[in-house]
Amino acid sequence: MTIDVATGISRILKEEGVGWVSTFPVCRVNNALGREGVPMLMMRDDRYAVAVADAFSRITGGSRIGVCTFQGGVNAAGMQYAYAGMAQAYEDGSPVLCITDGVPAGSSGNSQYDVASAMKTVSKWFGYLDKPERTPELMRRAFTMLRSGRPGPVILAIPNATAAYDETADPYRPVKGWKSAPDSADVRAAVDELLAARDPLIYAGEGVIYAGASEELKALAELVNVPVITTLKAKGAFPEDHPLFVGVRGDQVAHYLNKSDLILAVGSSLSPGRFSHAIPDAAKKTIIHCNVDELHINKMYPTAHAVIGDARLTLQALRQEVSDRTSGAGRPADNVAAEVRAARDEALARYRQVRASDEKPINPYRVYGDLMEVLDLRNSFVTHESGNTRDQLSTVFDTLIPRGFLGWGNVSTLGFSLAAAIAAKKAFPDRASVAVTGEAGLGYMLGNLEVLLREKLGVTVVHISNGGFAGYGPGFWGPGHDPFTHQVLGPDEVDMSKVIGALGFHTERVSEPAEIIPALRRALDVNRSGRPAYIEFICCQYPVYGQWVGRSAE
Ligand SMILES: Cc1ncc(C[n+]2csc(CCOP(=O)(O)OP(=O)(O)O)c2C)c(N)n1
Ligand SMILES: [Mg+2]
Repeated sequence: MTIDVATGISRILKEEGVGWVSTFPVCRVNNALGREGVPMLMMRDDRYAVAVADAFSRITGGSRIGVCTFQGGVNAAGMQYAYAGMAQAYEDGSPVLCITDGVPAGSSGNSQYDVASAMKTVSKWFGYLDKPERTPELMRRAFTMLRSGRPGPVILAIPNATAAYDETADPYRPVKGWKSAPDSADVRAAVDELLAARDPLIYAGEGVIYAGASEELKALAELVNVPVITTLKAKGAFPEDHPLFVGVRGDQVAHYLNKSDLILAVGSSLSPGRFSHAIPDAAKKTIIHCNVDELHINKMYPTAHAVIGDARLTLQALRQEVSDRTSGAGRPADNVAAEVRAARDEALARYRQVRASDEKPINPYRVYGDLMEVLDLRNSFVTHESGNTRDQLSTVFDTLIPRGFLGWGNVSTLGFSLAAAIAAKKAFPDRASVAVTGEAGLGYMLGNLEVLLREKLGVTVVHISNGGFAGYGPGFWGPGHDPFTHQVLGPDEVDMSKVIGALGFHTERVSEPAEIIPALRRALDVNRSGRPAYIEFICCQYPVYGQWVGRSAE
């Protein structure tokens, strides 16, 4: 049976269990997707088309792959705009499939922008479908790259979507994805060190979530009685009401990073970025680095022992080895948990205080505290924006289930929270989905708000409306970080609840602390019937939050 490439791709996506594709037109695969009955979530720009699919892959831990399409080819306006989304997905290691038009053979000199070399810098793998009969082969390869090893974006360029091939010549079978188990000698060496350490610390990264290894992480931590910190992107990989949970950032995390003599890193690159810790005195600590591949080993810090393999299989193997060595007893509990609690209590006291504040304008921590009260934290999704909402929520928001909160940002590209909240609604329609943003993130979102109305996506946007870029003006950073570029029209000049209300959102503007909870409840209520909500909380600028170790305020 002869079919065209676009139809072949659409059918293969269905075989791979892809339920929908996010897009911004035009892409020459889209009409076939429509004809083949693959629903398209049409965003209002190409960057959001990528970001929604990217976020879907993140939120599902790669168990369901997000797929997007956008314009490519000669003079690829869509692709140039989508580049920001792809770069972010690449930097954050998200397994998203991006399908675009390729430059047709013979046209490679027709534009200044070199598609192939640009795409190769932001992808784990870039495929160019240079012959129609290679459709099954390249799709197989794409899903292999998406489902195996270190996660990252895969980009497929289709130069001729109407070219025909025989669908029966190389029948497509869905790709399973493969995992590797660690070398038992490496596991033994790691456990030797772990059991000999005085103050070990588990440093959990997002690899734990992609491996679906939260249970295994908990089981190992409990057996060895070792405190746990998680990276921003792994927030929620370990239950944050657990007695061994230290935090993501803040004084208590600094205390444990400083005092540890051994770091057991699992599923983290350990690369200090703007939104992660440096390891203090790393050369004096024993670093055991468990990772899915060798890319991050002996990078930045000397690795004492590497354990290469899938995070779940690695954690299982470590636990088994500890259990065998200690007849199931593990490391003694001593008063590790009590010390963790004391350190957390002390570090979080200042936030607990402002969480209860009645001041006006509202303190942002009051909004976060009330949000935690209103939500069922085991059945909801919250994400932050770039800016203070990231810094503050990652300091205090209690995350009890994996992806109950999405932390993002090796690069934190403004506007991503809306894409994440949309993706969460698609992944878990019954969960409340909340994006918390400042004015900068909101500015990026505005054009895409129509999508929520059109698609009946019951998402709530919480706006911490403080009239400026709070971390940038005079304030926390002494005379100011960017004193010339931090002020925008604020709530006194512009009523965003009216602007967004005119679109059709349920909107409210809240300046009374006592009104926060009722307003949030009303928003979540309208969300249940598929109507999006926007709540503007008139807040003070309060750039106070937990720091990253080894990084000056940037
Ligand atoms: C695409 C992009 N450009 C620039 C930045 C740098 N940046 C980070 S936060 C921010 C301003 C945040 O201000 P606002 O949204 O008002 O949040 P607040 O800190 O006041 O809560 C800027 C410009 C970024 N993160 N992403
Ligand atoms: Mg602001």
